[in-house]
Amino acid sequence: MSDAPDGVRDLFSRLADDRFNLAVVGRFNRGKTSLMNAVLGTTRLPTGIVPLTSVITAVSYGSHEEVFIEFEGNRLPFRIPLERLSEYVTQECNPGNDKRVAVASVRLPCELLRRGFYFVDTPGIGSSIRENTFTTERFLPDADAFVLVSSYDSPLSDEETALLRHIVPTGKRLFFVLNKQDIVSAEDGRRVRDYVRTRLRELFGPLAPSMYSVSALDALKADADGLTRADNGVAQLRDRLVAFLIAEKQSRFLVNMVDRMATVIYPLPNSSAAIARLNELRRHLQKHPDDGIETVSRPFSDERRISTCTICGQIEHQVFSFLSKFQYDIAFDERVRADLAERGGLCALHTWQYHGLASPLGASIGFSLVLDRMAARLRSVTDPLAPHIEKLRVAEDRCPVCQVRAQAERRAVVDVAASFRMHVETPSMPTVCLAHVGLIIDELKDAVIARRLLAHEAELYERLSEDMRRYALKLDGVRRDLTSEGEQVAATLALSLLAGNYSVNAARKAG
Ligand SMILES: Nc1nc2c(ncn2[C@@H]2O[C@H](COP(=O)(O)OP(=O)(O)OP(=O)(O)O)[C@@H](O)[C@H]2O)c(=O)[nH]1
Ligand SMILES: [Mg+2]
Ligand SMILES: [Zn+2]
Ligand SMILES: [Zn+2]
Repeated sequence: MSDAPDGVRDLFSRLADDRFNLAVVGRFNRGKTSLMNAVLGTTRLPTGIVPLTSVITAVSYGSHEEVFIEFEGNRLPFRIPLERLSEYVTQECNPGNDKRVAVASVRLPCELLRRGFYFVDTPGIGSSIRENTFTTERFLPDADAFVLVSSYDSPLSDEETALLRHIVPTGKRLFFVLNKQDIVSAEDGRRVRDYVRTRLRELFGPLAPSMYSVSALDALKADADGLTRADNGVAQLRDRLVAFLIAEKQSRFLVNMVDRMATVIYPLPNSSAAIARLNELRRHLQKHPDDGIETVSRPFSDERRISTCTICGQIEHQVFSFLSKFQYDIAFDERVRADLAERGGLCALHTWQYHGLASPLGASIGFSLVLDRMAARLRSVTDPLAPHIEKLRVAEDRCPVCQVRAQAERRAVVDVAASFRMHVETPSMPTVCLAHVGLIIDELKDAVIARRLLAHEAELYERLSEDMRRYALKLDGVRRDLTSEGEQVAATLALSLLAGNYSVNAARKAG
């Protein structure tokens, strides 16, 4: 794996240790760390009145207490006793994470943690310490499920609403907790809960997360006094978390993992088939949460890395980066949604590429306005026989992804043309598909180099053709075991050179 891209290595290490991150997030001083202590039945994680946690702290099961401090960059991790945890994870001792700790891994012998998950404490967002907010935002994509902690004093702040808008469209499970119920009277408490429930429904409709009212403080006091009082809400929350971990952890983990695989595979050459199968798998996992295990390794098996058109590859990469940001943006940014509705959506090709990436939830939130606008346009057609309808479809010139694609193509053509000018005598000339050979020649405006380029391409086609014939011959006889890998991929490579990569050129019109 040493030459694999970072994303792939990351993914494999995640698959290897079957990691599930349940992240506790929210504004500073809400009692996130206190609540984790209460849920775990411990007092070992440091809490405080001023903004406190400054480092991602991942708590998991261990037969005895220990802490590993892992750093950013190449510095080796080391072990410290739990008593010294606050020297590395608190604002006071490690302000804004000056010590560049990547994660503090805490092992605790708590029964709950035997479920095999990581209970992850994050620095509070929205305080004057910007670095803490960044630390948490950077961690969000790695979380598999969330406990969002708000509290009865100023519930559902702007930062928390923004966080919800970010998380809800991803379809990841979220538990919304109102902490510090001990500071309000029963009557005021009810009013706050009504307000929060209404507001959540306004914001997210049927996707509104379920709400839990707790007092971490009362729960910790009860623990200290050796009492089991249920009215602090923590026991109920713990039960729900356990039920979730048992029932949904595995399928949710696999769905998230499929999404991460798609992110890594998409920019690789010839990824369309693998992406399509990952989507199938994703849909299957969501329908049948229990039987994902045997199927999850399949998408890799028939996917081989071969070198196709450099330019197509660069375009795929750019389009993918754009789409992965876009799927979040349309899910929680009204302006992006409005703009998309105004355009009438994306072109056909990019609609399906978007669909391959987005969660069904994200797509429902992101595209409903497009449908409303389209309905209005259909109703306002005055002469139904005039050629209006064709114009309602989104063509390349109105599709924002097509614009990204065109720009990426332009840039890649200029770059590759420049490298042809430099490498024209060497065998390391980049490979380009037929569509892009034309664009490069236009850019080169040099008959001598253009002729060499064509000769280089011709040679490539001849070599491939030879491989394909050999492959067909061997398969025809009983000598299957003799086919080399180069021969096996020749056909795919050949077609992609003639037609360009599927996701780049499928919609392109000739000429
Ligand atoms: N009254 C009351 N106070 C609480 C409760 N839970 C936590 N606190 C107090 O709130 C303060 C902040 O608690 P922490 O657990 O450190 O809060 P946090 O959200 O982890 O804060 P950051 O790490 O800075 O983001 C502490 O003084 C706690 O004692 C609760 O249920 N009721
Ligand atoms: Mg904290
Ligand atoms: Zn190409
Ligand atoms: Zn498009």
